[in-house]
Amino acid sequence: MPIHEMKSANFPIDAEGRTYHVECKRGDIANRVITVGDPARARAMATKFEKTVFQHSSHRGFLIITGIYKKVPITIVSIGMGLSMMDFFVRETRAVVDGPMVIIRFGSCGSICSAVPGDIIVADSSYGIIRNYDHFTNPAKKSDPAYIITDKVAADARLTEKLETKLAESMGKEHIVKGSNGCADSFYSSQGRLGSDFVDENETLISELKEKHTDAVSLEMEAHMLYHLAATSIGPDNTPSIRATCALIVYADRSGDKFITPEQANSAVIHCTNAIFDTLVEEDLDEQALHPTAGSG
Ligand code: R1P
Repeated sequence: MPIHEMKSANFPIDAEGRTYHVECKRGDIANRVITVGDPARARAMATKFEKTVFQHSSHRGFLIITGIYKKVPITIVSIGMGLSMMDFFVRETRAVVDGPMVIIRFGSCGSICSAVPGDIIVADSSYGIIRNYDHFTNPAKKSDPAYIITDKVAADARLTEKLETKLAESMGKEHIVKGSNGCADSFYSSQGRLGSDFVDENETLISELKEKHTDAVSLEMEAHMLYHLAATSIGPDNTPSIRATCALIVYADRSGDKFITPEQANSAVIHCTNAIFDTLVEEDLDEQALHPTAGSG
C-alpha cells in the first residue's frame, strides 16, 4: 500500500479505511477470530469453511481469510512470528471491528513438560521471557539478570475450558495438556536454546522459569502479547473488549529434542480445526466479562 495514501501518522489508515500493516477495513474481520503463524495452517483451516467471503494478503505478510461456518462468520489471520506481529494484528483488527471480539491463537510450541510432538497444549495463562538487553551490553548492569521472566496473564477461563473440552473430544483427552506458556522474544536465546555464536547466558533459563512458574508447559513467541492486549483492551463498563485463549501444537520436545513429523502436524490441524471453530461459534459475544483462570503472579 503506497505510503502517500496513509491519512494519519498516529494510526495510519488509507483513504478506504484500511490499516497500514494488516490492511483490514471495517467489514473484513469477524468478531470471532483465529490467529495462526503459518499461512499454510490458515489455508488448511479455511478449507473447513462452508464458504469463504473475504481473502486478502497484505504487503507486510498478513493473510486474512473470512468465511462462514455453521452460518457464523469467522476470520482466520496468519501473522508470521513474534510479539510485534501479534501487536500489529490485535491492534489493527480491533480498530476495524465493532463490539466484543473473541480470539483463539492456534500456534505451535516447544514442550517443557510431558507433552510430546503432536500433542496439544491449552495455555490457560502466559508470561513473557525477555532478554535483558542492558545486562549484555552495559557493564554497569552486568549484575542484573540476563532474562526477565514476567508474571502470568490469564486466558479467558470460560473460553479456555470450552476449547479444552472440545479438543479432548476430538484429539483424545490423553493428548491435551493444560498449563502456563512462556512467550519469548527470541526463538533462540530466550527459549534456552544453546549456541556458540553469541553471548546468551541461558544455560539455566528453563529451570529458572519452571521455578518461577511451576505450571510451565510450553515455549512459543506470541501468546503473552495476545493475553496482555486482551487484558488491557477497553470495552464498556471497564470490561475488556477482547477475550482470548490459545491451543498450541507441540512441534518439539525440548527435553528430548524430538520434532514433529509433517504427517503429525497435518493431522493435528485437521483434528483441531472443527473443535476451535465450534468453540468460537458457541461463544456468546454479549456476555463479555473476563473469566480469569490462573490469576496473576
Ligand atoms: C517459531 O518457529 C514460530 O512457531 C511458533 C512460535 O510461536 C513462532 O512463531 O508458533 P506458530 O507456529 O504459530 O508460528
